Amino acid sequence: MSNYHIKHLEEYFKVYRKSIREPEVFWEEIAEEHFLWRKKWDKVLDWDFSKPEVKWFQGAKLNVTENCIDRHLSTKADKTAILFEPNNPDEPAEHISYKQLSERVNQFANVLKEHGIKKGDRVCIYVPMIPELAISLLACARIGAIHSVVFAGFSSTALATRINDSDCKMVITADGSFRGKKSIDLKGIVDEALESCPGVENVLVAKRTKADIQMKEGRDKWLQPLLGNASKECNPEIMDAEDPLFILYTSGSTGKPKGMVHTTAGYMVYTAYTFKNAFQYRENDVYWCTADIGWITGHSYIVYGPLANGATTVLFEGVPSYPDFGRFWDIIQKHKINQFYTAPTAIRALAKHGAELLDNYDLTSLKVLGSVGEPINEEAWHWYNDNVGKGKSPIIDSWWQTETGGIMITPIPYVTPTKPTYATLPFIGIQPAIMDENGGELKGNQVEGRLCIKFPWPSIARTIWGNHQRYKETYFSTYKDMYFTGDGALRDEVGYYRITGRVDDVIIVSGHNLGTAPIEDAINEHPAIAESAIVGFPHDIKGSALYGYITLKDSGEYRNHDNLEKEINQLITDRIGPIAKLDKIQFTEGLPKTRSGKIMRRILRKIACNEMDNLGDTSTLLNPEIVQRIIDHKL
Ligand code: 6R9
Repeated sequence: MSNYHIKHLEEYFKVYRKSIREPEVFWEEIAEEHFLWRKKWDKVLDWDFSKPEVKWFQGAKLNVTENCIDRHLSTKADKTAILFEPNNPDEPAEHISYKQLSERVNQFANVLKEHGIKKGDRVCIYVPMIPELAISLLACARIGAIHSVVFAGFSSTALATRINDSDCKMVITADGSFRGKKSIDLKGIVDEALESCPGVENVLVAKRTKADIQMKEGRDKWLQPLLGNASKECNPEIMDAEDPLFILYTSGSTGKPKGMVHTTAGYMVYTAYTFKNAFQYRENDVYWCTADIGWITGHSYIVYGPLANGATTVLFEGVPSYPDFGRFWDIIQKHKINQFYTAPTAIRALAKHGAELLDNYDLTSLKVLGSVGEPINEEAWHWYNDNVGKGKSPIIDSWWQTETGGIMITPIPYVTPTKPTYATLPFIGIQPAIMDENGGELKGNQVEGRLCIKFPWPSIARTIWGNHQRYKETYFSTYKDMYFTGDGALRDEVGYYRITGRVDDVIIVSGHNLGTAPIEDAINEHPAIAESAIVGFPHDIKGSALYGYITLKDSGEYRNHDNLEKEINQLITDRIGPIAKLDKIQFTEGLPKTRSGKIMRRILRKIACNEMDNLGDTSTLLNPEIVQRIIDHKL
């Protein structure tokens, strides 16, 4: 019996050791016992990081949707697969059982086929967080079409770039989307994008907001009537293990987004296995990840990982602030959520509104809390632990990337003792390395450097769509025979990992390497401060000096900025040392953020360096208007 479910620390170490010593034997056992294969593999792993080329389960035949849906039907037909919680709390939640999911995916798959979509075709999905979004991914997977989900908050220009980069034949969208009090005209954005996308033949439009929209004759069709007429049976396309399952774009250090390609078998095996263990999912648990399916977190841990385990996964349409800042807690109470997975940016935003709000809700169902997307600062970690988890639900600070497909470094809840701001130990099968700047590996504990991975894991992205050379240069050229993550990390005295932030955020001040994350952590401890972002700017004597952009909490106290500046620098001096003191502090009402909530330090850095005419594309930001305001008030 393979170790599909890790239950205590000793077992973790035992299984981890096996996964490193005999990776092929280990993953073969997992794959063999827990998934449905139409044909088994000829070879478990073939790899060469110098090309780079990675192939898992070569020769195997399968369909991911048979694993995520069909095989559960004999035992779980009536179990809720997707629990849809609408934006408006007065609209009833929708429980979609595995049987209903099967029928709806098959109907959708048949509609795709009727519109000429075949194995290998690319389909762009630009749909808000409604059930049709998850169903459209699965419908593509059913017939072997490659989905490319674009977050339905991106601009028409960003959408068009992504549609054209992978030559999508079809776009699936909705009339509009609800987000809090607002509704957004999605179809209008698609129409604008398609003016520069000649390859798109059809647009399928789901009805959600009932907004009055334009439908282009011959190109655009309402989805629901087509689904209603389609058969509920659809034979799955039998795929090769290494056939692409999807493309997902991620931003790079240059402007052009990278279309990361994930393939079929390895991605399925790894997301399923990590889901089971990183969340300690048990039968009948209700699991909720607040990410949008437009990001990798939603792909792997709302759709594929949970469904491959026959889980109940919540899909929430709305925002944490609507109808008020208690919405997350309301949903946890209402659906008795057992595992809750969110991002530090959301935790900080909620913390800003006080912990008192939580007293009105029963959160006793919670067993596991998760964090992902950026380093979680110490203050947010404690707030989450004390107020949401009441000190009883372990926080899994899970580090991973679009490129890694699944969780890479994380505590296993109730197994790995947690430590604030530490992602702790590598997941089973993951071999991290910390490298110095000259290409040498820093062995042993208490070292800090750049995070690489030495050995392939099943869900590593295989290439960048249409640009294998860029894939090689970005990830496999900095260090020989290693996957370079672009992140900095330290390994402490017991071997726990802490992610210190992107290495492009390391600033060298008077010859000292300073990570932005620890400085921001120190600043954020100040009771008046909501968020901060540190960047470097040129300095005559020090080489680089530190520029801090700081937002204050709502409370209205601390209007005296002079004192506040002194207190901030005192905190930094106390926590890190005088070397990390800020030369300039700019108070601002917001920080430019990506749609997934990451602070865009690149833009802040350029402003600090007076490179205002070279800011790049700011249209894909969550709050593009803040950029001008920061420039206007620059010191
Ligand atoms: C899953 C996801 C990847 C980058 C990654 C790192 C940062 C993600 C983190 C974390 C510290 C964590 N990141 N999780 N940093 N601690 N727990 O977010 O993918 O959007 O591709 O971002 O996010 O810098 O390199 P993606």
